[in-house]
Amino acid sequence: MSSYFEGIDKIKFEGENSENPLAFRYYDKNRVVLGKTMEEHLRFAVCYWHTFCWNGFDPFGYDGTFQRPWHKISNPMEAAMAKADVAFDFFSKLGAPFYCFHDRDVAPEGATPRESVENFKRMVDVLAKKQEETGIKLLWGTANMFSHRRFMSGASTNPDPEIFAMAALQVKEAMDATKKLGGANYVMWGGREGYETLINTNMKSELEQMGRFLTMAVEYKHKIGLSGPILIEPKPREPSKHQYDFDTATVYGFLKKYGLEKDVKVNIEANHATLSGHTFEHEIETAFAHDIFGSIDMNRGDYQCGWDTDQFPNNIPDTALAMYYILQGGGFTTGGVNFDAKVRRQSTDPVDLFHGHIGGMDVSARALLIAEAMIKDGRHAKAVADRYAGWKQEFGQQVLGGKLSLDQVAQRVLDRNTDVLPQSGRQEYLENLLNRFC
Ligand code: XLS
Ligand code: CA
Ligand code: CA
Repeated sequence: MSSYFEGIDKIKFEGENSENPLAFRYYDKNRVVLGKTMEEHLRFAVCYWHTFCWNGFDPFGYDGTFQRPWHKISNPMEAAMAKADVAFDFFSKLGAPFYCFHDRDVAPEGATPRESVENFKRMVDVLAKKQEETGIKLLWGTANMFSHRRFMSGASTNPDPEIFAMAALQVKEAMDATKKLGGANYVMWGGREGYETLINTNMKSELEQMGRFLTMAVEYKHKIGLSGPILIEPKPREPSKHQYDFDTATVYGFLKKYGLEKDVKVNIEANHATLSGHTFEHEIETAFAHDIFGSIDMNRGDYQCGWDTDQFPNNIPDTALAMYYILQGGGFTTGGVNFDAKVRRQSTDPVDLFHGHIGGMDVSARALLIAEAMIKDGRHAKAVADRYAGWKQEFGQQVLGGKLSLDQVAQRVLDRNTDVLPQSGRQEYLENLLNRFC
């Protein structure tokens, strides 16, 4: 076992009055909320990349600020092993039941494609053993098709089909690994599936390429019997200026076009919602409305700077609303709450990784309790149901059921020949109600 977190014991639940910064104050994994334990509801996952791979680099520094011991090991496979030791020690001490990774997070790229595949397979065996020893499970696997320079103009949307093929190799191998490790989902985030400028871009070709790629991935998923869904993670920009998977509604249209809406769902990230000009709950509700809700990355952005800052969640009312809509939609099935979050580059101590995750887990647990209270109270749901009550009655049902034509509906207005008064939307009352639970 690694000694990186020496002196830090397993994190325990100590309750609201605890002053211990290395204890949970709200996340009591065995507490039952609406018939399921908190652990079953929230399905927390730690991400490998920000937590163990990122070295604290930014474009203005000479080097990363973290100087983690495994970043200093020159043999890349030895470094990968040391990183895996630390990662599983962290997962176990934190008590998060799941983790997520990209292929290149856990194993280094080799000198040739074959060497890369071998490195990855060796590390997947290591992960399998560690999962067995610790009981930690894989929430989702994914392939990094955005960091290597070959992907500078996209992966599946690249102008060069040989680069499309390189991406296909990575996705195939990462799907095989996800299956082997019992992963509950497989994620695809198209960071460079977009473009910088239309002046050098054939958009129609790129969209067709992306549709074909996803169709091939779905076929392969069935071929190998990967049971969980493929999840697309929408994001409007960064690194590409225009990203094709802009938001959940755009992804849904794309899935419909290629007939993939039954096999593919979405992984929604809080900050990607912000970047696309939506609220997190808007994205969640859009996914439920189209029956493509999969999983979430519960990390926020920064409202002032507008970048993808990937910070741990700390806003209680915002997180509570997100959790409320998730519960209203039926909660997670294969998905869970992943923290695609990184500590700030000035948070250089090993213990800072615990503070970030404990805070994120406690805010999410508190949000779950607020959502439970709102659901038990029922006033919010009733107010919304009352607002739409007409659609449940005879006339509304006839319209929705396709029983009436436009001219028949128009005739009804003339027959009644009376004006209809608007009803208040009661926004302030509902906002006040929410705050009473927070
Ligand atoms: C980047 C994305 C990425 C995905 C996985 O902005 O959030 O981390 O979650 O590739
Ligand atoms: Ca992000
Ligand atoms: Ca993410």
